[in-house]
Amino acid sequence: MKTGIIGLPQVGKSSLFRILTKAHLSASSNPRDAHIGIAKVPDERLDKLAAMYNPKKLTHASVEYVDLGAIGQEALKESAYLGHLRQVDAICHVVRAFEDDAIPHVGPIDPLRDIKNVEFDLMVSDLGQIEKRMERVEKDLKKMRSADLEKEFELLKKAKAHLETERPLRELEMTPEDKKRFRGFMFLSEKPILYVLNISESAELGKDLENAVAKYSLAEVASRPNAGATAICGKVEAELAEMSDADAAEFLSSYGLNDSGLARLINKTYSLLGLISFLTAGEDECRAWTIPVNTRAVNAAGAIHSDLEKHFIRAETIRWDQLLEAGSEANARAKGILRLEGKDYIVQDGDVMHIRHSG
Ligand SMILES: Nc1nc2c(ncn2[C@@H]2O[C@H](COP(=O)(O)OP(=O)(O)OP(=O)(O)O)[C@@H](O)[C@H]2O)c(=O)[nH]1
Ligand SMILES: [Mg+2]
Repeated sequence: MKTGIIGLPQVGKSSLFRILTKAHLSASSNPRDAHIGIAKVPDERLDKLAAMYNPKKLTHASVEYVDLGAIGQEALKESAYLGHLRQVDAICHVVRAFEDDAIPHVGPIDPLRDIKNVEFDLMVSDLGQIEKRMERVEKDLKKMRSADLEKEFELLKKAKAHLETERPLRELEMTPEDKKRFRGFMFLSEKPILYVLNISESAELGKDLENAVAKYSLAEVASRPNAGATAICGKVEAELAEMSDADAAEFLSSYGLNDSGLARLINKTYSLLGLISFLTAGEDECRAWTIPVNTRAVNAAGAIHSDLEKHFIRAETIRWDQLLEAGSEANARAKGILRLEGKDYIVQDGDVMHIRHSG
């Protein structure tokens, strides 16, 4: 699962990318991969379990970010840019809200305008692709009838009409069958999107971050299907990234913050991608495993190892906070709060699981 960082020129995309992925970029990494990086998903639940188990190894979930460079109509005509953007599963659109006369921006600071302009470019690109495909399908249908192609044509027509009302494809209602039909096109305006306001530093940054979405009138666009908004202060985050944990905590509280905007951003990306974590806990390792929402226990086991999926018997399951409260797995079992779940159990975010298997 990859998330592409896009935005107009000089809004802070690369700065955000660097602070998101800093700890995991080695100097020796292949320069061709230099714009792909991994960010650790902060998880307080996992940290608390680790404090209880004191494991040899602690493994957080991760998300992958790609720094795609400045977007615009020209960039969207370049096949390399377009190719990279099509490959991502979700988009982080960095929007400039910070004031700094030294850094140029097209016109005055206006996040909503920038969001609409970029959205428009994404939709124009999709529309072009749809029109081209419709011509092709029409030609083929003249040669030979095909129920499948007819269905595709109808769907393309519906998507075209939707785009022509200036609404992105992520707001188009589609059946699972439609979605499958569209998968191969990798439409840009279909991807879930998180608007990231990059705001100025200020004495009351905690409050300013909280109020930013409302202040810049993004509440409406953020409440649309498959969209969200959050704010960060790139400048402060860059300073935080250089600090030890203790210094960072002190620094945060001096700004009236209790967590970094970065942590919130990563968590929002994760849920935008439709992902949740289940946990495994023990003295060897405490670990978060990534699965899509609505995953059955047997498939979740497969996230750990394919053998566990094949030879799945049952999953001993408990919510992370219940386990923490019980103090140990043995206590939880004695108290009867350790559940035995079967293959079809739908795994919940924050479940701690122990997979019993016959392999
Ligand atoms: N004042 C201020 N400057 C920032 C902030 N974030 C980034 N900058 C500055 O803005 C300039 C551009 O930052 P980048 O992170 O390179 O922006 P970008 O979006 O990757 O730029 P392009 O890739 O060239 O489109 C740099 O000089 C940064 O130091 C911020 O939050 N506040
Ligand atoms: Mg850049």
